[in-house]
Amino acid sequence: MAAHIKPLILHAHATGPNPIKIAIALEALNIPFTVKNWDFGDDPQKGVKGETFLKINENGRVPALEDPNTGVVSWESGACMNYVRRVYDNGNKIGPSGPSAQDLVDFEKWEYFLLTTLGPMMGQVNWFRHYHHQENKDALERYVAQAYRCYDVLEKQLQKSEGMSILPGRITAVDYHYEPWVRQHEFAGLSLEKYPMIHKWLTLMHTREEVQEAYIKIRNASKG
Ligand SMILES: N[C@@H](CCC(=O)N[C@@H](CS)C(=O)NCC(=O)O)C(=O)O
Repeated sequence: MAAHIKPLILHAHATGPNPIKIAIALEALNIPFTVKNWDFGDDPQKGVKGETFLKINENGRVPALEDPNTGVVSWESGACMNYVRRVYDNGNKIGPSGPSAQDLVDFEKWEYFLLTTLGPMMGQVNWFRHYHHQENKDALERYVAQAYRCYDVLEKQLQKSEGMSILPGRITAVDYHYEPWVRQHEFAGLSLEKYPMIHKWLTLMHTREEVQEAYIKIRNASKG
């Protein structure tokens, strides 16, 4: 199939976690793609808040995904992931692990938990630990506690598969959503000491070819 597909264009950032999820999914499905990395900032040519990129994503954030095969442009990692699954995962390699209504809901609830809760909480931890213009201990403590609360929930879920995958049965796009965020735990100053299942799962994810290839592609990408 891949031979007939024109490469998709993934708009990304060298270290931001959200675009990496999409790169991992495209690798898993063997879909050709090129990566353009953008800076965080408003440089008109290179920045995610600059006029060039805002024509692709008016929200000024990565990922954005352009598909020259269909003309479709998507942004928000959840929308990009679901586009990729709908159009390119006909064999359901990375979608819900079973066909029942409960399987579909399980997939979506864990996907949304990352998109609405774990990811944003970790994002705020990073913000108040590294980037806020002045120290704000209360805010940092609040978001660290929230991030650990999410880790508690994830740890319990991973116990069901002995740390093999977030949805018991096999690795899915849900794991791809979580990997780049959980991988950043050290940067966020969060410890996995009390989370043996998360640690095991993350170690396993690091060994997977689609994950390794995605990081290589993002690291070696040209600037937008
Ligand atoms: N909810 C969005 C968030 C996208 C997002 O926050 N991307 C970050 C990089 S991981 C970004 O572009 N930040 C640039 C900025 O905030 O200016 C998603 O899941 O895609």
